[in-house]
Amino acid sequence: MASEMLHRAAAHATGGGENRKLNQMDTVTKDAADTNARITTDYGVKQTTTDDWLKVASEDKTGPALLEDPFGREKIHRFDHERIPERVVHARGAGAFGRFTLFESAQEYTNAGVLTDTKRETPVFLRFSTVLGSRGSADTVRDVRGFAIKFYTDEGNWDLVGNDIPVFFIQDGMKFPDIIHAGKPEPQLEVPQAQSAHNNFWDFQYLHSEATHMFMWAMSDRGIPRSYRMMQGFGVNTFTLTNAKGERHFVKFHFVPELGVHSFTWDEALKICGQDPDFHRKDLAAAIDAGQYPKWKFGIQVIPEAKQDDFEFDILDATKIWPEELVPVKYIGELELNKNPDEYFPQTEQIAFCTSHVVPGIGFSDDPLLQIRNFSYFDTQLSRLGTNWEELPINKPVCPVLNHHRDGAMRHTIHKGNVNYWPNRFGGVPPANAEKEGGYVDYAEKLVGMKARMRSKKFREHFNQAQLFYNSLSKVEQNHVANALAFELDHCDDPTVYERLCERLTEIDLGLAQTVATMVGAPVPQKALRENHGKKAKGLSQFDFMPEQPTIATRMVAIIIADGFDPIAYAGVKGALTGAGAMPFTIGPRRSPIFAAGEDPKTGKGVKPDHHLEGARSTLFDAIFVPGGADAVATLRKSGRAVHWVREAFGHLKAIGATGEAVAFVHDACAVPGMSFSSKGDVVESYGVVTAQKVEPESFKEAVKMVKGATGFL
Ligand code: HDE
Repeated sequence: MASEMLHRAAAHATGGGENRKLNQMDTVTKDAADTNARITTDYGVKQTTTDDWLKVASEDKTGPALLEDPFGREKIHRFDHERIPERVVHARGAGAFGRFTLFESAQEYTNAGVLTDTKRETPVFLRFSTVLGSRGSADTVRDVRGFAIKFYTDEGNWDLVGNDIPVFFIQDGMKFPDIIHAGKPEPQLEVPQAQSAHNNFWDFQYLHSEATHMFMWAMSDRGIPRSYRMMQGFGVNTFTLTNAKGERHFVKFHFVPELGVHSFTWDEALKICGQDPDFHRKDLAAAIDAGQYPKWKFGIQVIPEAKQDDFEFDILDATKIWPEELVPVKYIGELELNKNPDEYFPQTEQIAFCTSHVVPGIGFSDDPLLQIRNFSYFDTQLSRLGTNWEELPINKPVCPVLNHHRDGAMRHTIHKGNVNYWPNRFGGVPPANAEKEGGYVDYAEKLVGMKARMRSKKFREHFNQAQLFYNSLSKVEQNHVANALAFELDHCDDPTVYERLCERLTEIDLGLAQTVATMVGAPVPQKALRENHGKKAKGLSQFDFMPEQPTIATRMVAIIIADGFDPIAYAGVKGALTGAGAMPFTIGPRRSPIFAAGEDPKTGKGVKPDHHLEGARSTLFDAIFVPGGADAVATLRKSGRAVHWVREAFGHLKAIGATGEAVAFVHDACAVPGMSFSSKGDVVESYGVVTAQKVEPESFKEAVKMVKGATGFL
């Protein structure tokens, strides 16, 4: 039926050229609200009702249901089988389509088209995720975030399955089931959900010391990002690039968000888990819908093969970073997300990544984590999706796919002709020539070694970079690490677990160990088991990634009003925020219209708030503005919830603006004994609070720009 398909007249043009992946997806996309279409069964017969099962019944009596009813049986059968196994890790995710472009070719290192052709736009789908929680858990938990990209390149799909943290808990893939079992809910009662704050996780962290560097990252503000749009992405494992001359380089992949790296405070993250468990998912979709496309700079760190042994760490060890002082990051491209999925399940849920899927010019290294990942991802798709999962629309390459694989459950492709093997007498579908036809070339690597279950010597050092990371953080970030560890260990009731872990912390920093031990009631260590080497590196503190041009774009600002508010201040600030790309939301004591000073409720239209004071909380916004108006402010002063909104936002160091009568209200709500607000002319400021008697959108906008996230007191 023609109306079934959404044959969009214009091809998808997303920012630049055509997006071939979206065009391809259109051929299987249907309009779920098409008023010309009619409900059919899956075998195409139009149905007249979907409400009543076929029964033996009359006006007077409802009799038994008949097994005969094909419509009823189909509806219930399809419902019964809606669920597929969720991902064993990274079950909860959100994703979007976009494009990848280069502003500089990496041809010195690789002949991969996606990394050399500066005219190309490669379509991508990026899936973000948490690791430990199940599919229905919350977004803002403390956890590592997945950053998995499928590049639909002209030479086949390239899956870069990364995280927002550059290192991993284990060096050898053989340990993956252990670290995940230890982190997931404990087996007896299946608690806790989506949290590392429990005995088993910290027991493993202590006993498996190679996890130390990564747990420091996870306990830092990186573990509670403000938004998927404000996280870095890392390929984590060491890959290789091979150029046209056949030379090989080792490479690590980096993505840096244009908006800077920002986090929640722990207090915010915890509260949002209850207030809006879908916060990150909605934040991503809202920004894309508003045309505020998230962007990341793409960079590579490259080590020539000849220099692979020049470092004190093994460059194949995924628990180590390559410090930027030793191996600079070269930024050569940009990733942009610009289209939300049309339907979650067939796109975000059915997308399936395989680290083993690379394209010519990109290869693996002998990184023992990557090697096992290459086995695991391919394997797991079988239990999640079945043999022919690569034929699912979201997974299908945009370039031709043809081979002699056949059959298996749910086969879609139909091959004409009588050949399903190579070589065949027709010469049909032969292998490609490497040089002329772009076939994949396996790098010929000379290997000498023993067949043994072991790793090389350098893999045995586990603490240098944990110290390097801690030392490189700002004071505020270090405090947050201590608080995070104190929270997590407070949830461990087995003294063996929290006491030993505090002892481990002395191998990172004695001061940190002492703070945490005091907080969690462990014996306070007096001696470091290892001296802190005191070294620092750049690019580890997230404050190293503040945007050069701070921006207010996509900041969510709550404007709190009540009856009698000052309409000029309200409209002036709202207009200024919208004009600068921020997202203002009006909050009132109720969601029915609120009337401005001088407006007659009988004749005026009022302003309909987006939320009432109980329906949302300050935690969900980056900044707050309260316009003046004597009656409005008198109402807000009497509302404990309104005072809490302002005070809580102040505790999280958010920008708070106020004008007129609201100035004194904000100062009173934020008052902390011993603190005073300094005054610059008409504008009074303290810790991001900007109040002025007259409307001052510019100073408020400046304050909103500077909200860094993760700096609050609470
Ligand atoms: Fe994964 N991982 N992983 N992982 N991982 C999966 O694959 C695995 C590792 C990462 O949005 C699974 O399709 C092993 C490192 C992300 O669909 C599974 C090892 C990094 C995603 C799997 C690792 C990751 C996964 C579960 C150690 C950061 C979500 C479902 C050898 C670079 C991808 C699936 C998505 C998913 C196994 C280690 C990131 C079971 C065995 C290191 C972002 O195959």
